[in-house]
Amino acid sequence: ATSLAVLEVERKFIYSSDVEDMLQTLGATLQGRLLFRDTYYDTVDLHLTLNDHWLRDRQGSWELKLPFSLHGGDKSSNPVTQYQELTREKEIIAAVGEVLGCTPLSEGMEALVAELRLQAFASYVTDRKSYEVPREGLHVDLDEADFGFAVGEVEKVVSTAEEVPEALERINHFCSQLGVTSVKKVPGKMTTYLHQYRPEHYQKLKEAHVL
Ligand code: V4E
Repeated sequence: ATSLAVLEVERKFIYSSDVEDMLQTLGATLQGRLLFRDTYYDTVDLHLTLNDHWLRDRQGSWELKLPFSLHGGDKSSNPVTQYQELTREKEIIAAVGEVLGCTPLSEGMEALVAELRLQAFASYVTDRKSYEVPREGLHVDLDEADFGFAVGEVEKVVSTAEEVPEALERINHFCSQLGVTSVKKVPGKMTTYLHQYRPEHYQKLKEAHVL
């Protein structure tokens, strides 16, 4: 069966204590609050992350985020990021094989981790408040990670490349209404985690221009 791609267009922002009042004023409604642990995996030589592929286990559900570029713009200066998200284990395994240049025999994620000797390089718990902005078709998350870092993100999931420009437009417009003005990309949880706890890994990703 074929399925539509899941393309995540998102912009992270640093928020202050009045953000929830502002969200309400802008028509956002609280969907709920969720606590979850993410554990990220890579090969011993960091081949996945050096190629901007992010493989994680979130409470038993696996996901691979991989770059999705329309026009290959300057990633480091563009505050909006675009990634494709894979959640079907078959598709994740195929994409991991593709980026590593191998053909995994495994049919499940646990077997894949063993087969490729993948190692956990980051693990943290997020306390997330999720808001919907129905009028704009946007989703806003306010995340607090257990290592003392908070970040917000405005996102829109689309399924085709043609929908990306409008998503960017809506995200940027909503961010300006929220008072988010920074045109620089804000570091997310992972970037901050690596900087604090895995400085050598962080440095390699900087040198490879992944971060
Ligand atoms: C580091 C990274 C990724 C992994 C984390 O993705 P993120 O969307 O931040 O995680 P989270 O917990 O919000 O997941 P959700 O619940 O939204 O699915 S994905 C892409 N990167 C790379 C990256 C980059 N290239 N540059 C910067 C500044 N940050 C991250």
